[in-house]
Amino acid sequence: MECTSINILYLLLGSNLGDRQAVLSQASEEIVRAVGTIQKSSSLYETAPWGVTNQPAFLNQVLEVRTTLSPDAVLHSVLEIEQALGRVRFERWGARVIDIDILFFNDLVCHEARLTIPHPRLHERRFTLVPLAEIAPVLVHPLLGKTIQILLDETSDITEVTLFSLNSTI
Ligand code: A4P
Ligand code: MG
Repeated sequence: MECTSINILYLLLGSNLGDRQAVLSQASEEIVRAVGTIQKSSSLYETAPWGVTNQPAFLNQVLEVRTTLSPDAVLHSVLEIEQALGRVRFERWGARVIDIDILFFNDLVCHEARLTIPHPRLHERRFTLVPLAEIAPVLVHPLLGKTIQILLDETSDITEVTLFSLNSTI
């Protein structure tokens, strides 16, 4: 008998160059092909740039994905998808065609430079918390011990996040 464990993964997609909406939709297609099944996808949000602020506005979206891959294999796939969609790294926090961050992998806690899970800055960013709270408000952050909704209510970030395109697949 073969036993496979199913993992629940949350990914943040971000784009602020090119046809942002088309890029996010291509990224979702590639994720289905290479990583697993998309269980939930948030609406698209237009978000003011966080960190390096003199760059175009982002579109951000969060996906809940079921996968049998390991965290390392997910990271590998995600980096390949970024490459395939034309990501060029100019500067940290700078403009990009596509960025895919791993937010959570089950309730795993992992601190390596190559892969840190949960994503270390997710609770400091409305551009992550708003779409995440739309699809997973009661998910508990394994290190902070608080739900996503509470982290959103408590964050000091004031970056502007507005609904861009409603998603009805929740
Ligand atoms: N890495 C480690 N942990 C992870 C993880 N959980 N998920 C490593 C994904 N990658 C992880 O990432 C550098 C390396 O981080 C990867 O090769 C991987 O091994 P990167 O994407 O090349 O670098 P980056 O994105 O420029 O830097 P960083 O610190 O990851 O930035 P963030 O945190 O991704 O922020 N403003 C708005 N409104 N919306 C955005 O989406 N995004 C950023 C980037 C800044 N401002 C933004 C947005
Ligand atoms: Mg990144």
